[in-house]
Amino acid sequence: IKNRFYEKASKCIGEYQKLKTEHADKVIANVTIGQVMTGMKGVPSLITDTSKLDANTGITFRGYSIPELREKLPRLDPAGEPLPEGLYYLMLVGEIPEQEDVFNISKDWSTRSHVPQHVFDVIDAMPKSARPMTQFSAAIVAMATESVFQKAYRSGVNKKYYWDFMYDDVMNLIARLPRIAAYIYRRNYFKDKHIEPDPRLDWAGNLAHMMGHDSDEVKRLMRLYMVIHADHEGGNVSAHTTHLVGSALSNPYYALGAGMLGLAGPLHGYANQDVINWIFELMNEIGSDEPTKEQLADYVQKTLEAGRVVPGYGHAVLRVTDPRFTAQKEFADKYITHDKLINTVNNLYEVVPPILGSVGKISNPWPNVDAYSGALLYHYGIKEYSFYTVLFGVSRALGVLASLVMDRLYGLPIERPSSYPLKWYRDKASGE
Ligand code: NMX
Ligand code: MLT
Repeated sequence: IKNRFYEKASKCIGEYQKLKTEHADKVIANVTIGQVMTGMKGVPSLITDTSKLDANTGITFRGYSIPELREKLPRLDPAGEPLPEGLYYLMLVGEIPEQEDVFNISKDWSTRSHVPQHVFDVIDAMPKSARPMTQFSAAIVAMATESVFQKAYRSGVNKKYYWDFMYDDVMNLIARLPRIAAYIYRRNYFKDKHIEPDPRLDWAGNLAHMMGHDSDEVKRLMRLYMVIHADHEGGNVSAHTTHLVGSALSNPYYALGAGMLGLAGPLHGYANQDVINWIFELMNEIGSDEPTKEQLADYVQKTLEAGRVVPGYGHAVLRVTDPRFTAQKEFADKYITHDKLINTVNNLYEVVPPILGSVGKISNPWPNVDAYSGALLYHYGIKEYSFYTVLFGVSRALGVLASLVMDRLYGLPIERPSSYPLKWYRDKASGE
């Protein structure tokens, strides 16, 4: 896969150089004050090949939508879900892999998956009250001792070979994340009773196994989960942070650690915990685990009146129901007959959008990926929802780290946009 990646991606180096030199003056967009004041929405300023987000149709990975991936990517069992190994190959190489390519990645990750003892020691040094994402990002940063990219840089390697060392770091890092995540899970919720990896299992199946959830059903869900959360183009907080920190030639352990700290925020990946927390809060307050639609509507109004956001709804780019929400709903419709939490999530899907839509200022009243994921995990017995963002993080690493390898292959520079005092914008607004 390394050779195939280089063969395909190296063709783009010339394209990048050409754009940088011959087309440098071409204007591609105007930036408005509104865009600056609302978080740079819609300003084209990043290069990301792995995936692209469309406001009205959702995410595509190298041109393939989620339903297409679920049909075309290799899987272990014809009735199952695609393997995230195949999505990683697709993001990196740009082609749908053969079954054999996917098994090779599984094997490769399995041989690279040893986590050094000091990483577990760093986790164990923290109180169990430390949030799982605190433990996860600290463990990732602690593993920077293993960075071959950093060693190569310090030994003065020519910059045209950076990508090669980055590739190996990234493969090692991805291979080790399930073990770290499962270690935190077992430490926090199962009294440190850890479970060894099973080298015969695939990457996502092994994660479920090491967490102690060994049924075929949980492994199937884990594969779907790891595929749909893997990437959301380059501008979301976790992807952008990873890219930005990497642009200083920080090693990928630092870059991903920083990205994960962004994912931990409530407007980003923490929303997957917040959704479940908010639903239990509402069930508690209403006094029923089967609230009616009227009761749900009242609670949504109350949440808004309290100046809080309704978690799992809205998006910075999407203007429709997130296809990742739909994929999970289809999974639940297919495999789950009756579940009170899932029924409530489905009822919220009917109740919330018209209310948010009537507020006026909310750009997107529709559900995002986080509105469904927690209820599915909970249904299959992964009930420790303060852990959910770690699962999002394990998956997100696939996309942002594949991009980091490409960043170094293309030779992208340090990222350094300009900032101005508020007064500068005020003067611009009044035409001075
Ligand atoms: N509930 C209440 N208010 C909302 C919501 C919501 N779900 N979504 C947006 N708004 C508000 C937002 O807070 C802002 O208010 P103000 O002007 O007073 O600051 C206003 O509507 C305009 O925001 P938008 O332009 O619609 O959204 P923006 O691009 O700024 O933010 C999110 C996008 C996703 C951060 C926002 O919709 C949100 O906070 N949603 C709830 C949290 C969530 O589900 N996050 C997960 C996103 C997916 N992920 O995994 O990362
Ligand atoms: C993501 O998956 O990163 C979220 O949907 C947030 C985003 O795309 O901005």
